Amino acid sequence: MRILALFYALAALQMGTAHTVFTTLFINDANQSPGTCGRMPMTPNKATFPINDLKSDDMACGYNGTAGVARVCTIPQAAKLDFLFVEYADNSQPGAIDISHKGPCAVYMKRVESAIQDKAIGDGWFKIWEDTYDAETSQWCTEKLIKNNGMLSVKIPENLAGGYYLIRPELLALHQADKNPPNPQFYLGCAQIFLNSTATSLPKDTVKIPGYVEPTDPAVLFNIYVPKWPYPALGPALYNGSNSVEVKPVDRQTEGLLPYNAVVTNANWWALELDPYSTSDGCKNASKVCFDLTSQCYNSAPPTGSSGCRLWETKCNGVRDACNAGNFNGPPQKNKVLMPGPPGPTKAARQFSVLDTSPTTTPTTAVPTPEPSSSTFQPPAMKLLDTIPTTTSINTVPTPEPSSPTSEPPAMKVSLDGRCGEAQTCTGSAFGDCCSKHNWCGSGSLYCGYNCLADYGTCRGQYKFAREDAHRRRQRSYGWARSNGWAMGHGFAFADELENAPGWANRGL
Ligand SMILES: [Cu+2]
Repeated sequence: MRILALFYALAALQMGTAHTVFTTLFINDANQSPGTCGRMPMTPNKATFPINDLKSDDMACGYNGTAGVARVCTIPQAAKLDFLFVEYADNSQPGAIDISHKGPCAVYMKRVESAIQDKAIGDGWFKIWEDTYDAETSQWCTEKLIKNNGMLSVKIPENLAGGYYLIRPELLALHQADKNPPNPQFYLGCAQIFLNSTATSLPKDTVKIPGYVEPTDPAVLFNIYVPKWPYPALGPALYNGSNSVEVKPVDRQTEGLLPYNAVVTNANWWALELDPYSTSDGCKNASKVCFDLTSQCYNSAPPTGSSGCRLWETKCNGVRDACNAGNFNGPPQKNKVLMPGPPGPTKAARQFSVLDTSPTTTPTTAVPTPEPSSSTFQPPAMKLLDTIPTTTSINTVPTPEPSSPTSEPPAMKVSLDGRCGEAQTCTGSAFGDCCSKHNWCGSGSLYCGYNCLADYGTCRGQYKFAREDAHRRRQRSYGWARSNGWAMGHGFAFADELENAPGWANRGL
């Protein structure tokens, strides 16, 4: 019983702290990878917190939102963008936003001289999309967001002038707006983008953020429990393509591009290949440079995680070990692109899982990133280069010890692409040790908990079980929760239940 009580307490704690945060940008359905091109709160345990002070500068791009990041994502004309909102910034647990958090959504843009330098606050903002309450289906925008796996979808106005922008998805949760004092909660973030277009229009009317909403506006004080329809206007009128001014488009993106020869990324951090070396000193120096970059990566990692840093660190370990073994020629696996790993929460992320099986002899030249035809736009290069592994297979993670309690057959290969199953195990992989039931490596409870496949990785605690037992086990967990009278509300339910819900299908952990 004590264990159960603790479990309840932990679950309750998680409910209380999990709100929502924008983490991942999709351009015409291509996943740009969590944190990439985004300005987001840098404190992990506060990353999902709402903004309550409507007059604060945080209203522009969120906590830490005045500071730019190194990457600017390229958007083709009239692109479809999706903004992923999640309850857990690192995707360690499922959920978009708590069901209690009902309210409208909107997307704003601001044209800027530099997407990296601009502080976001002040005038220049306009609204390109909004959704409030749908009387026909009796749903708030946030409820639709939950059904859509946390994806907020918007089309960029076709006539919008080419150039740099900050783009800002916004949710307003009204569940405490009727309280005294009122507590309307804004959840928002920004992405830095370059709109690659020859179009020339900009909206004539823009607003200031903060300033575009006031704490006394009826729309932020709206009582969702005793609603008086219609929902009042929130912020400025939508930009509908007319009422515009003509400007000169910026013809070429010059900031925030990923270097074509980057071999690994983590959010807005990247590393190029190490310089070649052939002496003991050269080797030691390369090792030091490599580990310095590793620290840089971990220190700059946003709350979305550091899987790219772990990949790079694994490479550094290989360099160091080779130096120690007297092999001074390197770097090992030169120019091999290390994949930014899953957990990527969508189908788009799955396209990334291809690399690494067949080394080609001819190193191809990488294509620079800003391809305007962006249905094929992807982070650098899975299909790109790969050279024949030089000597030792430095970049491979050691095989799991046969003596470990959850030992795999020795034939298992450690996952290099974040997938598990068949002949691949997560144990020792850079993505986390646990294999989820949909064959992804990770370290959160969805990977290591009752969903965990012990045959293809390490599972934790009482939840260790084999594939055959999975179904029985799930039934039991579910029944247990019910019989203990656990209210399934407030954003926490068993993943299987969520998975079977209509909106959950594509999450596929
Ligand atoms: Cu909340």
